[in-house]
Amino acid sequence: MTEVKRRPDELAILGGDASFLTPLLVGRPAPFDRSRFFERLNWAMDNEWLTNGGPLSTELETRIADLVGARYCIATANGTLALQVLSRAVGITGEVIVPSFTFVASAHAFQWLGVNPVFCDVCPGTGCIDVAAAAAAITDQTSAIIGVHLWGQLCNVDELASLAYEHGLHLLFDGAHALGCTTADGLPVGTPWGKATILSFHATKVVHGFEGGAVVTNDSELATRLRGLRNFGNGIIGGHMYGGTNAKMSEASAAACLTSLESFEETVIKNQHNHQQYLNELRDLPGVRILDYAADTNNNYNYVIMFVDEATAGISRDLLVKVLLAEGVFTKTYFDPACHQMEPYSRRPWNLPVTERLGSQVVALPTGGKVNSEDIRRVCSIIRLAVLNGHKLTHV
Ligand code: T4K
Repeated sequence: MTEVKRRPDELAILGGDASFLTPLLVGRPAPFDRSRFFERLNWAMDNEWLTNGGPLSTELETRIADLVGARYCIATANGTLALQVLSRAVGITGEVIVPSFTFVASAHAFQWLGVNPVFCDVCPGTGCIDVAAAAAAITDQTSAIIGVHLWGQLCNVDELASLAYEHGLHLLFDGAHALGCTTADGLPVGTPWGKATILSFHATKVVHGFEGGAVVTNDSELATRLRGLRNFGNGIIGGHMYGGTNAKMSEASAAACLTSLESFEETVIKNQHNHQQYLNELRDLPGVRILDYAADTNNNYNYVIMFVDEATAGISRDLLVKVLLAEGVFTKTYFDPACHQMEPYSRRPWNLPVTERLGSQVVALPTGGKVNSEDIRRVCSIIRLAVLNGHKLTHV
C-alpha cells in the first residue's frame, strides 16, 4: 500500500502505483464472532433440525420483531422472496407503483409474479419515493404502492399512508436497507404505516445470514398466511393447502443472522464513524456531496453514498469511478442504471428526470468493519486529486 497521494502524476490511472494492492470493496460482510457462529451451527447439527421453522430461525424472528417494533416477523430465505411471498399473501395484482431509483429486486420480485411495476420519480435530496409522483402514477390497474427505505432513510411514510388510504391501495415497504433505522419521530422501520415491511439479511447488509430476509407486520392474519406461503402453502388456517413456494430460512442462515445481530450495535458505530470521516474529508470539495442522513433519524450507515456533479466537479462520475478502480477501489453505482432503464422495463418510455440525474451522479464508497480510517484517508485523497485535476484526466 502506498502513502496518501498528493500529486496527480501519482494517480494509478496516470501510471502511478495502485493505492490498494488488496482491493477495497463496497459490500464486504460485516464481521461477527465466528466461534459463536460455529457453536450455533454445531448446536443445530446436534439438534437435527436444519430448516422449516427451526429453533434458531424462530429465535431470530423474535429478536428482529423486537428490534424493528413489529408484532410478527416471518423469516425467509432472502429479501426478494420476502417481497414475493408478501405480494401473494396480500393479493397484489395488476400494477404496483415502485420508485425507479432502487435495487432492481424491488421491481423484479413483482414482475416475476406477473404484476407490472410502474415506476415513479424520487425526491432529489434523499432519492426516496416522491409521493406526488407516486400519486400521478396511479391507474385503475394499481393495486399497491411500494415505499423503499433507500439507504436506510425511511421514506415519506405518513404521506404514503394517506395516499394509499385515499385510493384504497395496499401499501408495502421495502426495508432491505433499513434494519435499525427510524423516522425523525423515533419510530422504527417495522411501524405499521402499511401492511408490512420486508428486510434483507444478504451478505452485504448490516446484519447478514449469508442470505436471508424477513417480512415484519402487525397483522396476525397476514402473518399466518405468510408463514404458510413460505412453506409451500402448508399449515395455513384449517389445514388448507395454498399455492405456496419455498421461501424458508435455513438454520445455518439463522445461526449467522443471530450472531451478526450480536455485533449490530458495534457495526453501526463503526459505519457511522466511517461515514463521518468521509463527510469531513470531502466536505469542501466542489461538485462532490456525501449523502448526510438526517440528524434526527437513526441510520445504520451501511451505505456511504457520494454524488458527483460533473458541471461543478469538472470530472464525470464514470471517470472518477475509473480513477478509483485503477487504485484498487471497487465502488458500486447504486442505483445506476435505475430500474426503468433495465430490461424488460426500458421498452416503454418513462419520464423520470430526478432518478436519471441522481443515477448519473451516484457512487457507493467502501465502508464496513474492516475499512479503517487510513483506508478512507487514501480513498478521499484520490477523489480530491481526481476532482482538482479533472482536466488532466479527460484523455484516459
Ligand atoms: N430491495 C432492495 C432495496 C435491495 O437493495 C435488495 C438487495 C433487495 C430488495 C433484495 O434483497 P435480497 O434478495 O438480496 O436479500 C447487492 C446484493 O446482492 C443485494 O442483496 C443488495 N440489495 C444490493 C444493493 O447489492 P449486487 O448486484 O451489487 O451484488 P454484488 O455481487 O455485486 O456484490 C456487491 C458488493 O459486495 C461487491 O462489491 C462485492 C461485495 N461482496 C458481495 C458478497 C455477496 C462481498 O465482498 N462479499 C460477498 O459475500 O447486489
